[in-house]
Amino acid sequence: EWDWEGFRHAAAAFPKPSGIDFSYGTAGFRLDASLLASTVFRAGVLAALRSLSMKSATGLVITASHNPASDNGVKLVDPGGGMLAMRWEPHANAMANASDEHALTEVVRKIIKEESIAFGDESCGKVLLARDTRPSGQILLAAASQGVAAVAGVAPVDMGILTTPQLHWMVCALNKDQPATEVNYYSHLSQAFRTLEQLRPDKSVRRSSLASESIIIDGANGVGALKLLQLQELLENLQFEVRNCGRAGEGGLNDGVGADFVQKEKAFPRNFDKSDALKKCASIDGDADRLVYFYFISSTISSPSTFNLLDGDKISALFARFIRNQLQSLVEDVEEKPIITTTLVAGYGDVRVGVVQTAYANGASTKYLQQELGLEVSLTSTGVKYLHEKASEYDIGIYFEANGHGTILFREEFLAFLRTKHMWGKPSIHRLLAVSEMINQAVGDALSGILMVEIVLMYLGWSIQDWNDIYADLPSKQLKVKVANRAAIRTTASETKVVYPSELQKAIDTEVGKYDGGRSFVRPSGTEDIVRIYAEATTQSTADALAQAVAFHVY
Ligand code: NG1
Ligand code: ZN
Repeated sequence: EWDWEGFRHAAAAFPKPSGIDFSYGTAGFRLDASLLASTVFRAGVLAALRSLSMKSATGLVITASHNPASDNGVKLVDPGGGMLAMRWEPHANAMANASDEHALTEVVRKIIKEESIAFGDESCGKVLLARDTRPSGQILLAAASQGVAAVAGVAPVDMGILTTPQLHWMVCALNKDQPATEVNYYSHLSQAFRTLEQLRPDKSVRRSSLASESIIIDGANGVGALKLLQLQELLENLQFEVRNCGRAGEGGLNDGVGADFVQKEKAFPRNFDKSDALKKCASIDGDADRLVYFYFISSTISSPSTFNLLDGDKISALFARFIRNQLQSLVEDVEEKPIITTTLVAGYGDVRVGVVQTAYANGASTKYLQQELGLEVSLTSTGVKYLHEKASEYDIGIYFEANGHGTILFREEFLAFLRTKHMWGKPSIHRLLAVSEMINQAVGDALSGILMVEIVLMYLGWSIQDWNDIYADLPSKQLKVKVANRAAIRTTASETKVVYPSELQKAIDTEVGKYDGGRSFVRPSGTEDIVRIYAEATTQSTADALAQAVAFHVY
């Protein structure tokens, strides 16, 4: 049985700071690192309880992603490799906010009862722990580890410094009885990459000049940079240079670098400049679960210089195009079919492909997916957990947030079907299977994302400019507004309309009506104490004006 006395004793070593209301948001708990020890210990306890309840391994990662280096955070990983089931988030909040070890013990007893968690000789749980490169990581990981160990019958396993997606991948692998090691992760990704290289449609086609050039990757001075260098050793035919690796003189974590910076500022990260004009560049975030590409064109006599961002929407469009092409050649080797919302595959039935976006997706990307590719697009609330859930409803579900977090999900039955059809001898079957191995289906992963982008560009013989030209982003503007109570604004599930206060939506509609091709919505942030305003229009100045006008109604 459980040693409650020992548990209280362990918990007492991590007192909760007073006056803070912890909330497990879209990205777990995230805060100044000095305030996190109690929350991380308790998250360790919760990860252990979740492991016992699911009779499988779970995970816990210490990271604050793209936030400043002085912040840190903790996210839990469910047995399948995805994020903690939303149903358990209230447990996380109740535990984090328990005033002392006695209150915490009561909360834990209640969870054990509610979730019918059994203890006994046969109960043996496991929690994989990892952290990013933040200075506070080691101490916090130790706190998490003690939290796990405080639960009878559960063992913490310290996996060391990893990217968030690596830990997700390992939890998933372990529960499938595969080796949950970093070596296995790299070999898995690189083998699938090689398979896809070999299955290239026409190897004699020369890639356009830019496509053959190497990539320069901004590593955000974080954990992903180190891991990219390790992955590179296994990839003979993919050249990349990693900058902002966190080496002396390169600058600090997320400090003017990283995918969040590049996406929000539409500007060069540190250690990139005009001398990189026309080069294919990519940027990952501080825990390597986000990816964006970019390139710069210098001014000429006839045109000004441009900084071109290829965000999550454009990555999603590129992946969707590839998937659609492979499915088409599965059905028909020659004929181009315009619409494949569902594709009838003999012996399987309708293969449902869907792309999942949020309201922040650029309108031009949605139009491209629907009209050019003929694909089904659905909208969910902001937050990867919502997109992931929706994407899992398809045989192949592609999801991305505009900020660069996303992946491709394959339904297991569909993959099983493809495996039985190997003898059809169609390369597209092998390609789809290889993509399902290379892409990290547990969660968005910048490393597997880079491999996928590079494979698709290679297949198409495209430069980054060719890719960028598939559609032109509509000019957009984002603003944030501080209000007294952001929870006073409530929206529909897709977040495109305000339901309360209803006058606000009427005012937004009126403003939008003034601008040709305008679109605008507001929603309370899930991670910051602000309301976000988004506006799109046909020119940058009208998008800015629309955002300002809408912001005025939010105050
Ligand atoms: P909020 O603060 O709820 O808008 C932000 C991002 C999300 C997601 C989360 C988690 C925007 C507009 N929102 O959420 O996409 O990444 O943070 O980190 O970028
Ligand atoms: Zn991240």
